[in-house]
Amino acid sequence: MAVEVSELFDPSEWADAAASVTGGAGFTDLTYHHSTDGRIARIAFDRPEVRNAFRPHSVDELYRALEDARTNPRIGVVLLTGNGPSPKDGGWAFCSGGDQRIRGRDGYQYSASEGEVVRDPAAAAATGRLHILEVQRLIRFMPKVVIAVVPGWAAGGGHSLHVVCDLTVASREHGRFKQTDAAVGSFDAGYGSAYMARQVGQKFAREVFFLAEEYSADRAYEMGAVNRVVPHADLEREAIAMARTILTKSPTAIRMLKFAFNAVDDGLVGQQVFAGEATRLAYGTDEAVEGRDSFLEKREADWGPYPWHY
Ligand code: S0N
Repeated sequence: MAVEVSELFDPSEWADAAASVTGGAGFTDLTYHHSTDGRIARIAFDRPEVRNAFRPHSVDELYRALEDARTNPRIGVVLLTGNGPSPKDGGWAFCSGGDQRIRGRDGYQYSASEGEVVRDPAAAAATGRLHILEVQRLIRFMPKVVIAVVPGWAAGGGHSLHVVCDLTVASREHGRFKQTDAAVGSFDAGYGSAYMARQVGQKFAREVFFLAEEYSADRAYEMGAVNRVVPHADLEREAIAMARTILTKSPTAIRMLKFAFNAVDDGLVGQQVFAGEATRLAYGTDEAVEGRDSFLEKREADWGPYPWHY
């Protein structure tokens, strides 16, 4: 039987959602689905023949799919994964990071097709801007839970994506983790490394980056880099079950908790994001309504009914 999306993909769970993104029907480097009840998004790298390496065009598509999920009020959880297996050798991957075939001296080049470099001026202006980091920030700051669903290799920039996701579930048989950055003269000196150290501790994080060795899913679990390791055939079922459990919780509680977990590592930006949510909640109080109404009605505000709580 031909694999239409991925061997682990259960078509009874999902509806194609690419058309909900402007121009998304033409996605070439990833697939985008919503669960049939519209509550979960599934975004999957779809270049299994290169271990789901991403090129700038892939990153553009990823950003647009994530933005669609972020702004859809029905969606509460996003699964980020990689389709597979590779038609070439049967290998599995979550993502192997930047496509090394199109890496130039000034960054990754836009390519019209596999391995072919585009040299038009607009594409040249967009190169070298390391926009996978914009994707990382979108995952980090979206008030929804993003789960890395790792069916195979998470390497290089793909490893960093799993680090920045809120949770990770991995295939016991095929899940593999390797931070190749230093081996290929690349380095994610932001969330990929420093935030990883917050997750697993400095010694483990330095080992992962400095030795660039391979770690099994079980070893990554022992280190605290992975939440759950499950049989390969159950991977997406488990991810959906985790998402369904999260969806039974209060959306406001989840968003405030995510931003609280982030804030301690995100400095003033973390405080700003958390404060924005606090302001949003405060706007819902009678006290804030009184502040607005007193201005509009050109009178002194009456704060009398609102005690100085202790
Ligand atoms: C993942 C690894 C460990 C898997 O090893 P395995 O199973 O032995 O498979 P291979 O035989 O090596 O691979 C199978 C086929 O896939 C090709 N391939 C694999 N990974 C890539 C890749 N990243 N780029 C291009 N091709 C890849 C192989 O060449 C092979 O092809 P064939 O069959 O034709 O020989 C192993 O494959 C591995 O180590 N891969 C490289 C991992 C890596 O170093 N990644 C880059 C790290 N740096 C980044 O990710 C930075 C990214 C980045 O900055 C960026 C990039 C694009 C756009 C924007 C940005 C940005 O930051 O903003």
